Amino acid sequence: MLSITGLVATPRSFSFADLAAIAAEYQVADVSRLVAGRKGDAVQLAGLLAVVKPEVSAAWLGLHADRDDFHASIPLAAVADKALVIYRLDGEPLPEKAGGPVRFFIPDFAACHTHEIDECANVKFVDRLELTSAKGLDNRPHDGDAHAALHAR
Ligand SMILES: Nc1nc2c(c(=O)[nH]1)N[C@H]1C(S)=C(S)[C@@H](COP(=O)(O)O)O[C@H]1N2
Ligand SMILES: [Mo]
Repeated sequence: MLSITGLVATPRSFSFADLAAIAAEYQVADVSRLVAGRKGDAVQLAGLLAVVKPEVSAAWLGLHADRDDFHASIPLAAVADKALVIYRLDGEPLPEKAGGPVRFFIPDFAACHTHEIDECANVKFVDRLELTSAKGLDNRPHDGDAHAALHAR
């Protein structure tokens, strides 16, 4: 359901059960408590990174959604301690209409203070996280027109 590849000691993939089995200290029940209107239960990115162990050279985090060919690449340090992966709603895998089965989510993207990180980086249907040393594939919309075109799809 979600694989983690690139500059990590142990690349692997996580099923729904694997995500639910991540240590309780990394589980975040009901993200609506953090951001009004958002739904579901999440696991902290930090909990996934603790499992795969990024190399010291890993500086960028690639967020890949093959389903609609949407990709973002953001500085890892800015989100390593705050990003979430939403994966469950009412005990079931997060539905597609909510961006599931897995959605990347940065609760307070403005606090990251980098133009690389915005709400467009809240990648839906994310199926692979890729750690790289340099910025990777990123086809997020860059201007108002591109953004409007994407949202009209
Ligand atoms: N897979 C995928 N994720 C995506 C997008 C997309 O087109 N495909 N759009 C992004 C953009 S541009 C924005 S602004 C947010 C919108 O998410 P929301 O509708 O849940 O607010 O999702 C982001 N995640
Ligand atoms: Mo966006």
